[in-house]
Amino acid sequence: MREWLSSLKYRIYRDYLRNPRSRRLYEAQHRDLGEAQQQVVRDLLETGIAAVPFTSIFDDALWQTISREADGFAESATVKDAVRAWKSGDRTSTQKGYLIRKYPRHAVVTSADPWLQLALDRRMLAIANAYFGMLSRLMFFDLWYTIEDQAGRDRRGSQNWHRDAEDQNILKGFVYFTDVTEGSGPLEYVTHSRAGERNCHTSYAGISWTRSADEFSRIPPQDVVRGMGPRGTLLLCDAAGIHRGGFAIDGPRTLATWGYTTPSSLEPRRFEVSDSMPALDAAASFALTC
Ligand SMILES: O=C(O)CCC(=O)C(=O)O
Repeated sequence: MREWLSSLKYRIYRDYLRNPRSRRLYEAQHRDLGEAQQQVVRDLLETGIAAVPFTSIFDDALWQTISREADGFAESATVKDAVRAWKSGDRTSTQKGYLIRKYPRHAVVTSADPWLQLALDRRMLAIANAYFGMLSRLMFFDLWYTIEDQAGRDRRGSQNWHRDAEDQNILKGFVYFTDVTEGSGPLEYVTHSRAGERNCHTSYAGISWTRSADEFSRIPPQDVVRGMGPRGTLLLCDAAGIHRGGFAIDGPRTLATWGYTTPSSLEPRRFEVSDSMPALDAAASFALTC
């Protein structure tokens, strides 16, 4: 019964209330995308995934700031202690013990947080909003260190094929701070696997996907894209499509990640800002408060 009510509420928000309003607000805005941003949006709309050098969209000064932050995290005592714990078997009982996150599930950050600022950056939101065709909502942001594992170990959690379920479309960003090779846990993505596309054999019910039992065993290998790339790669994908990642066996992986949904998502925002934000443009203000 609760599932059914959520599904109804989601569809009302998506089809009649929140998303149509957001689409109207977006259409009334001035939209100015550079060539690299337009190419990213085209690739996302066509296949569900896009990758470009970070500095083809953002400036080098921003790259210097965030890569310093990310390298500091990778070298921090938090990461070192967690890697030690994983290797001695202490984190293996948790489903995603191989993943060290900077933030808890519900993060409290200040307005100066670099990962919040990146996710609200106008160049990034311009891509997200053009992809959705409406003003989007920022759901979360984080910094991850994926621990190098042994090749023989079974895949766990999101190392297995899955769809994210917070919305029918979810745009996730990933910035690599290490070279991500075939063996260091690249995100793998099944193109054309969003709702209604040829590799989708299920439908979205508001807070979950109605699984067709064999969906993940029907993946055509030619439609799987491996998101490998050097340090400095920006990868974007619609994580409601089929994907997996983080099975790192050749070396660890450090990345920043963040995600946007449409305003109809029933998933609560996973962070709060503890002080007042400086003046924001309309897209950032909507992403933070809708
Ligand atoms: O690359 C990974 O670690 C998996 C990421 C993933 O499944 C997700 O962000 O939804």
